[in-house]
Amino acid sequence: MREAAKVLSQARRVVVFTGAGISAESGVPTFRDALTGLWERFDAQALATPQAFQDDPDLVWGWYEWRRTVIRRVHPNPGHEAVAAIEARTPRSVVITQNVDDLHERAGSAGPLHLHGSLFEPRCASCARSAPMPDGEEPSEGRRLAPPRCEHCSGPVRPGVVWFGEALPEQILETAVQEATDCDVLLTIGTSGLVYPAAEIPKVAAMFGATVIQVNPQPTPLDAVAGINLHGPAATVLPALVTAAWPSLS
Ligand code: BV8
Ligand code: ZN
Repeated sequence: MREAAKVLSQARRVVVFTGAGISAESGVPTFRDALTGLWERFDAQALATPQAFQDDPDLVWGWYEWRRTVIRRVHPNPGHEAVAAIEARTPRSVVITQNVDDLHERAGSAGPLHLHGSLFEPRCASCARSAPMPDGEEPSEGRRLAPPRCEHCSGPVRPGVVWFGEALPEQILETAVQEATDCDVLLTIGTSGLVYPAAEIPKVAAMFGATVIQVNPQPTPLDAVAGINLHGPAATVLPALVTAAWPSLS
């Protein structure tokens, strides 16, 4: 922890790379967690595909509306808040997230790069025009729900996320790789590092000489990339890291 705090307090350019683990302590299930309710017999990776939406749009739309309802009911945790504090205390920093929730923004992070899209940017699956944000609340056990129709072409509306087999938003991915290339410290928090090309980001940073600090209670393939591994939950480890890095400001 002391070494991580020293490196962080001296950093000029910081990248904070996050996955589902940083939202776990807010009550948001990670991708590793078994699904519940209507979706318990499905695998998240199978549901998050164009094929699943093609085959059963009401099931997939219902799932995303249920996840959006969960996110609206929960709050950022001390892990998200510590990330915003790191941004405020470092000359230049950027958050790069695989998460489709808005908890970084609600914790005060300025313009996180969403590599895999957002639950709050629905668009038409046919003409790609953006669609209005639904405001309904889904029952806790979930339900099938027909996707709304596009006002322009009456195509089905889909969630504004990147599904498996789909390309990431080019500009965002390019910026993320550039930031990883130029940073001197990359924090990777709450990710299993199994989904590509996102999992390349910490490796790019290490390749270009940055110190990679991993925060995760479990070992991951990124253990080998990280110069410093802090094994513990984000909402505990990150506030302690901020206090250790900037004792006078805490
Ligand atoms: C593409 C949005 C091609 C949707 C998501 C190379 C090698 C192998 C496979 C591939 C490859 N390249 C591409 C592939 C295929 C695929 C892929 O990577 N498959 C994997 C599974 C093998 N990649 C793709 O399909 C990508 N697209 O390649 O397109 C292409 C190119 C050009 C033109 C056309 C096509 C798209 C991938 C994006 C998919 N969408 N999300 C949605 O959310 O519904 S991915 C989704 O899953 C998340 O965004 C995230 O990225 C991933 C889950 O990973 P994590 O966030 O890390 O979460 P996870 O649950 O796994 O782990 C949680 C971690 O937190 C654990 O380690 C745990 O220990 C830790 N933790 C738990 N509690 C805490 C904690 N840590 C801290 N504190 C705690 N309290
Ligand atoms: Zn349309």
